Amino acid sequence: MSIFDEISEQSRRAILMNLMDGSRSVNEIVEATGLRQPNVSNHLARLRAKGIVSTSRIGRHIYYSISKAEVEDALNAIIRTSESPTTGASLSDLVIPYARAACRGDERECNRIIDQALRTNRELIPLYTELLSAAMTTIGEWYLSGAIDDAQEHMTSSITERQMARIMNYLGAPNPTGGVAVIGAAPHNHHTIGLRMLSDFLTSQNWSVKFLGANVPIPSFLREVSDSRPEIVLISCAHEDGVEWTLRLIRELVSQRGKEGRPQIGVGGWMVNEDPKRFLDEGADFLATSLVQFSEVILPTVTAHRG
Ligand code: B12
Repeated sequence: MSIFDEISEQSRRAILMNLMDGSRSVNEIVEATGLRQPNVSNHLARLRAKGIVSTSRIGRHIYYSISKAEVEDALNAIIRTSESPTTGASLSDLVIPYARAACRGDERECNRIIDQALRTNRELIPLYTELLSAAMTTIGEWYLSGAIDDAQEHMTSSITERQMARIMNYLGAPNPTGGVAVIGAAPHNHHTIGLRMLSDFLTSQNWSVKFLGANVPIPSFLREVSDSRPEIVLISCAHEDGVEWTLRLIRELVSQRGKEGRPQIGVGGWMVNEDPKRFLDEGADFLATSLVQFSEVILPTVTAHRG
């Protein structure tokens, strides 16, 4: 019998859902699920025999926990296929708890919050913008006020990048059949979370994406574009130190592009929002201040251009 068969039974599923928040004693499970104690004990014995839960003893108490990552994955898959995408807590309620947990470095709690969000929302854009992006903006405010330091800001960034990878894993990416995009940041540009959001969105829309990340030397950026022959190149610039490098990259991309005007060059990020003109003057074709604007306004135009 598969894990899926085991956890599709209602009471066992309720018990396992409870264990997804951490280890529990029989009494705690009885209290949380409302099931009768002998019932809970029987189910736990069965799940233990099948290796789905394991036990640990602290003092006189025995605690049960989920024993394998595959069980959590299977539970998440069942949750995703059995619950309505529109029910449950709003994503904005999760912003502060997520930001706090990330600043504490409590990745397990961040995983839990993202799993909770995935139970009620299975669309990439709200998860990224209403939860993760909003949390990063809040974290930026805490950093500016001195409430958190650089180490915490860096830690939250890496945790968030990993959460994005988890979300992509949960949502699943289709096979690339659409256009090709090269995405990255020029030297001295270290802000990549926004770029990664664009990258994941395009991946979810069947694009094949080459994500180069931060601080990419210009010659190798150009080499990748020349080899991949993308429809679009997306570049982010969020700090003064990276502006000249970004302008230079745009200039070089424009000079190496073919007669058919490919690739189109898109820019975004803090410095672009502050002074878009100099990026457009250098030859950028479009810009967007957010993932929502990119997906709703820019991409349809780019796709239409592609014919
Ligand atoms: C996390 C963060 C970092 C992380 C980045 C880690 C990473 N892997 O990305 C680290 C710690 C490395 C960092 C470093 C620095 N940062 Co910083 N950082 C932030 C913070 C807190 C959040 C950024 C973020 O991820 N936001 C969430 C994403 C989703 O939003 P986004 O980046 O804006 O992207 C969206 C749009 O802009 C747009 N977009 C972005 N790029 C593109 C590209 C294209 C083509 C398109 C179409 C659209 C698009 O779509 C995205 C999705 O909606 C912001 C604060 C804030 N209010 O934004 C400061 C902030 C961006 N950082 C800032 C600064 C000053 C710095 C540092 C100098 C010092 C520091 N420690 O803060 C260095 C400079 C590094 C450098 N040279 O690039 C300033 C920039 C202001 C400025 N222009 O001077 C900000 C605004 C904080 C502030 N108010 O002072 N930072």
